[in-house]
Formats: sequence, structure tokens, C-alpha cells
Amino acid sequence: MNRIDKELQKLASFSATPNPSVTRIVYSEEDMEARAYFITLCENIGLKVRVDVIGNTFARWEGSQPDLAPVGTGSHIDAIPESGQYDGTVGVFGGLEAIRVLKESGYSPKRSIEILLFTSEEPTRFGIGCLGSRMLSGQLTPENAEKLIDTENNSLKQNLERVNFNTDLSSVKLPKNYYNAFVELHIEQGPILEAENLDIGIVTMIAAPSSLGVQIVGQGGHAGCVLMPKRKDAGCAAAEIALAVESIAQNSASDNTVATTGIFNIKPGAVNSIPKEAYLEIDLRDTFIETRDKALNDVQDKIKEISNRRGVTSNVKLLNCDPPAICAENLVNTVENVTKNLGYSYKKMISHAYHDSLFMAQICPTTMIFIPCRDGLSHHPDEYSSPEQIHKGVQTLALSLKALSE
Ligand code: HGY
Ligand code: MN
Ligand code: MN
Ligand code: MN
Repeated sequence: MNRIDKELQKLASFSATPNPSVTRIVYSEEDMEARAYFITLCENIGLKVRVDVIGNTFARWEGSQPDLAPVGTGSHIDAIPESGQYDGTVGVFGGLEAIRVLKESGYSPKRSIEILLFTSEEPTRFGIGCLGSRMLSGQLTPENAEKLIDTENNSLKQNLERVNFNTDLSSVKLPKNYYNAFVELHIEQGPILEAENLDIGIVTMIAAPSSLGVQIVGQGGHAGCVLMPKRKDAGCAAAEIALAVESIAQNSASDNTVATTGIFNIKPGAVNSIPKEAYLEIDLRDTFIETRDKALNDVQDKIKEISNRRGVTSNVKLLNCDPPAICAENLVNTVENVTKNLGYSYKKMISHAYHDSLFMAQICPTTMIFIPCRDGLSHHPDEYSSPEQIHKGVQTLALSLKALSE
């Protein structure tokens, strides 16, 4: 088994759930152990490591002209509950492997090359994704970050104090033009590359994500004694809303509108008690802002109509609503030339998943390199990319970083 595969296996052992699933929520014990493991590997090859106050970790291979803006690469290692070993981690450990491969080839960069381990790409703890890259890009201000409350009712600051990080959030935002370019290696998390038997995807655009939180309050009551005409069933209202979300996405003018109700909780959760409350979180994305926003409005109108008709109250909160990212043409061309020279098959494509690159694209030229994943499965214990697929991704990243740092 080669180096990076061993390391990805070791990394997967830092998990709150047993193998093959991975659960590694930001600022959890397993997250902190995984971070320490990565930092050790970086220090072992002489990279200069620094960690910012929310845990974004920078591992720099100093170039011969250290004053030049570095070339960045990286991704995340936090993992949603019961997910897989490769989402994000291939980009962080692939960045490390790319640097090792370049070092071992005798190359030394003019521009520094820096790996960035982003804190909290997944929305699991705070309800919004890309916390680290949102703050680095300035899209999320320290004032708004301070308002974030996690699923255990702790603020961001309380989390930082618990893991002994500093809490001066104003120091996170990167200075203008901090990076000359940013390239993220990531599994595709979809079926296209595998179905078309391609080695590499070169990302030209990242879809526009949004999410809503919906708190629904009905009447509740005894499941036997309240006759049907009198019921104000929050669970049924939630179910009707979830189906409306699906139908709005299916009937959108854009084929790229996608939506689901990924969080669906009802209270009190007793079989013989009519659901009094429901809490939903709806994930809605599209590559086109207009159709994304139209779908978002339609969902909110539908929530109002269903709630009024069913006599329940609903409180809707927009959790995030971000523009799509257009990747830098010159970077896409650089990666395309590298891929061609390596003799790998490839295609230019859209990322329907969001990534930290969505926000890095707001502050520097950015693109992504995708590798196939089996059956297009992700956010699932069976998520898998083969050593050969990872190898091709790392080679493409390494020679792209070389081309950008010469
Ligand atoms: O949900 C996403 O698109 C990302 O994988 N967190
Ligand atoms: Mn993910
Ligand atoms: Mn990811
Ligand atoms: Mn992502």
C-alpha cells in the first residue's frame, strides 16, 4: 500500500463511528487528533506550519522568493456523520503528497506552495458549510461568526475556548492577494467521471448553494382522542413541505436545480402523540442564480401556504445563500495542459457539490481537480477512490503546482 493510502487509512481511524464509516465533526476530539496527525506529517518534511484562531492550518513549502504570493492547495478533513474516508481528505493529504513528490524529484519552487487545511467545511456543527473559507475570504465577518450557535447550544467562541484556540476572530481574514492561485484536489462526489471512464475532472464552475431552517409549531395532543378535523399536525405539515421542496426542484426551468430536506426532526417523538413541533433544514442548489433564487422563493411561498392551510405556524431562517464560483480560465488551462502531458483522460465540468474553493474563488484565481469515486457515492461509508485514481489526482496536482510556482 503506498504512502498516501496508508495515511488516509490512519486518518480514517480518527472517527466517532467505527470503520468503514467516518464521523469527524469540527472541534471534536477526533478532529483535533486528526489535525495533530496532519501537522506532524507536514513538519516531518520541513514545512512551516501555522494555525489561525479558528483552526485553519497552513503548511508552507518556502520558495526561493518567499515574498511572492504563494500558490495554495488544500481542502478539509472534517466529515459529516457516518460518511466516508475520501471527501476532503484527498485534497489535504493529496496536497502533502504532491509536495513530497515534487521534493523527491529535486524540484524547488520560486513561489512558496502552501497547503491549507480548512476548518469546518461541513455544516454539521454550526449549520453552515465552509466556516473556515468563509472567514478567510471575508464572506463571513467576525461579528456574524460570533453569532453562530452549534448543535450543542455552544457559540463558536465557546468551542474555541474548549479546544484552547484563541478567540480573536478578526485575525482570520486573509490579506488581499494573499494567494497567487488556488487549486483544490477533491473526489467528484458524483457519477460522471466513472461513467465516462475518465481519470480527471477540471472544474470550471461550482454550483450556488443555499439552505433554509424551518421551525414548525402545531397543536400536538393525544393520538387517539383528537379527531382528524381538529388536528394541527406539525409532522404532516413538515412532510408536505418536504415533498413540495422536491417537486419545486424537479419542475425547475434548470436541470441543475437540486433540493432535499436533509434534517427532519419532529417532537415529542412518541408514537401516540401528534407531532407538536417539527424542525427542517432544506438544502437547495443550482448553477444558475436566477433559477436557484426562484426555487428558493417558491419554497418559502409554499411553506406559508401549507402552514396557513394546516393551521400551524412556521418560522423560516435563511441559513446561507451563496453565488456560484466561476473558476479561473488560465488555471483551468494550466491543469488541462498538465493532464494532457500526463496522458490522462479528462473533461471540464461543473461541481454540483460546494467546496472551500467556492469562497477561495472570491479572493484569488481558483480551480479544482476531480478524481472519480465509485458509483459516484459520497457522504457515505462506501465512498471510495482507488489508489490509482488518487495517484493520478496527486500527479496532476503536483505538476500543476509546479507549473504555478516556477
Ligand atoms: O455539501 C457539500 O456540497 C459539501 O460536500 N460539503
Ligand atoms: Mn462533504
Ligand atoms: Mn468535501
Ligand atoms: Mn465540499
